[in-house]
Amino acid sequence: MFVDRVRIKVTSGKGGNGCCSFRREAYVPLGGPNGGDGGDGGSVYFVAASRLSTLLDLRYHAHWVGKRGAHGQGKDRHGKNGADTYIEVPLGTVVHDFESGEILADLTTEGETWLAAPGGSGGRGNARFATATNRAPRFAEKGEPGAEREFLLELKLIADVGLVGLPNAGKSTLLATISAAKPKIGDYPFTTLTPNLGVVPLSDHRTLTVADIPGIIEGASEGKGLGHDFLRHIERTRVLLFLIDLGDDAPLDTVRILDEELRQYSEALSQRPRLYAFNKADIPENRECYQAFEGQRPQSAFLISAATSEGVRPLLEALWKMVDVDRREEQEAQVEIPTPQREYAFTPPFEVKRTPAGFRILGDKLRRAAAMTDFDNEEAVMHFQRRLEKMGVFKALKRMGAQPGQSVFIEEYEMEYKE
Ligand SMILES: Nc1nc2c(ncn2[C@@H]2O[C@H](COP(=O)(O)OP(=O)(O)OP(=O)(O)O)[C@@H](O)[C@H]2O)c(=O)[nH]1
Ligand SMILES: [Mg+2]
Repeated sequence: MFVDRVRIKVTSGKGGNGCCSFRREAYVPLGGPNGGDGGDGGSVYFVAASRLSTLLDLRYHAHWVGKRGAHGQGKDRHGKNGADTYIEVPLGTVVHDFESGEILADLTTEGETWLAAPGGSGGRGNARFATATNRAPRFAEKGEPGAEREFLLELKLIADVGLVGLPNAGKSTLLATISAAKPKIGDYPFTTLTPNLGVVPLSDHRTLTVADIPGIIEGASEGKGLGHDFLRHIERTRVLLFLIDLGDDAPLDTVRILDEELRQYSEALSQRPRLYAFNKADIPENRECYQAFEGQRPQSAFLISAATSEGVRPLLEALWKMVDVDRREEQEAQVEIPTPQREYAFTPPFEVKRTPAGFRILGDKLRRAAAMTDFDNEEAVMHFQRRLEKMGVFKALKRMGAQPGQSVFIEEYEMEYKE
């Protein structure tokens, strides 16, 4: 099965809690604080791996949870960081935000990684909160919860050459002849239902990747046959190879049909550089047919037999040349790309909203600080309030006319406003 779209949820590892402890030594009645920090939670990454060819594995593993950081311990022992998690995806995987559909990443080269969710920070131990005025803080921070995100992964094959042809033209046979791929071949239409990718070794450092897709028929744009939705798999190819069966009633009409269907699908794709290969030359009548329309053939036409590999070598060399030109152009184009001007938007550190029950304070930094606070610990709550004070939250509340006794919410935590 070929799976090319999958929804996936990722939760990074939670940070370990900071520790609250005090030195205990014989004959020393009041040791200082020595609670260590919690370890950071593991991040979750996507990584492109050429050994995969579909997103199938991810369909059965739809929620990934990162490793949590270990809690800090006494004697200033730092908790161990959670190991990062790498989710392998095939080359050509496009990562979309599930909600907005926005493209976030496009993983095209072996080993390319993208951070899907950063791990939560470890909480600080009480040793870190000792100050001149509070030498023995009796609280520590909790670990930061992991980040939770949802993505839509979409696989768009990346190949140098895309094969286009009617069913039975011999596309899969050609792929099997020129590469180590083993696509299904059959004497009936629509043998190929899902795309196949093959790597063609030409010489030393020269290789071509070729994508074999299902056959298109006249009217595919109206949904006939398998329709033409699968053509998106060759959207990212550099060159198209039209493969035509010389046994067709009128091979030149076949060219016209393919051309038209491609145009219906996408103008951009129909502009792609292309070559034509007329196949099944091992059958004598076919050779005669090819000779017969000599003057009417497209310019870049090749006579081949996918079955006996006659004429295949010159075809591959010609494909290579076109692919190479395209690669070079791309490289030159990349050099010229100017660095995009980033627009910086000012985001206030927090926002105060009036609600029927009192006030609600919103903001990432605050949410994080609240999540790391142990609200059962009076000192921890005081520490949290000092942070609010420093950030100017109380001033803002006062400006908005908060009265003593009114409720102030941060996430699910409720506090009472005091002067
Ligand atoms: N004689 C001869 N037969 C061929 C040649 N190439 C392919 N065939 C035969 O044509 C039939 C169709 O071949 P496939 O490779 O499955 O064709 P396809 O274009 O992949 O077809 P779909 O997957 O259905 O679109 C098979 O019976 C092949 O053996 C050739 O060069 N010569
Ligand atoms: Mg096929």
